[in-house]
Amino acid sequence: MLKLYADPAATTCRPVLLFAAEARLDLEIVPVDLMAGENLAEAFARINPNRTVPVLEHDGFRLTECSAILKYVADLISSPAYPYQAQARARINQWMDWFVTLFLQDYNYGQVYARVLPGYALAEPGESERRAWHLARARARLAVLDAALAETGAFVCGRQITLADYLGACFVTLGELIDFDLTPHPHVCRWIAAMKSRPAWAPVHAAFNGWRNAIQAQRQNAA
Ligand SMILES: N[C@@H](CCC(=O)N[C@@H](CS)C(=O)NCC(=O)O)C(=O)O
Repeated sequence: MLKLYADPAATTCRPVLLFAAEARLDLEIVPVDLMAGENLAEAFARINPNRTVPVLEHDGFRLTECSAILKYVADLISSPAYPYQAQARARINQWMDWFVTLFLQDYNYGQVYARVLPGYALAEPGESERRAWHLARARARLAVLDAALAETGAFVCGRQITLADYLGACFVTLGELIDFDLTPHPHVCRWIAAMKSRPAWAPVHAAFNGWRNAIQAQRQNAA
């Protein structure tokens, strides 16, 4: 039995939920409401001492880290989104590592979380310079992604969807919380539109879209 502790709005949970929905995995979802601080409870810390989601459980085997979880569940069903051929798999791993290291640092943390999550912006002089520094780096990362997508003309690693697309598209769309302008990156825009047109995208993103709409409404009211 596969069980996923997840907050459906969370960036690290959405890729797993999207892949699971498309693959029609028999996955029990255990909701962990991050906004309510349910991840901070001692009971949850016994499940994951990092107090983060997602966490996968499979017949007594417990796994954290969204990238590792995606790879594990893809292997369970021999998914074509994570082929066994060494170079194809290495390329997918390369991009997944890229998203969870280089991209996440400058874009998710340096731009989005710093604006929408209390505690992620440093209340000290230099915060706006820090954000500007991350913005330049985030733009450079997006330019690299854009060039890769221009070359494939379809998905991150080629003509077929892979785990890198599930992970990456969910990370990039986090920018909707701050109305991040992706238009300087036309191939990224085209790829995001393609990912969003997949039938499972909208139902999986209901919670995230609700969060985004609430933040946008707040911003409009404050303006
Ligand atoms: N490296 C982990 C990061 C997990 C993570 O930071 N999850 C966030 C949600 S996107 C979380 O649970 N945050 C709660 C907190 O940090 O208090 C992964 O890739 O799964």
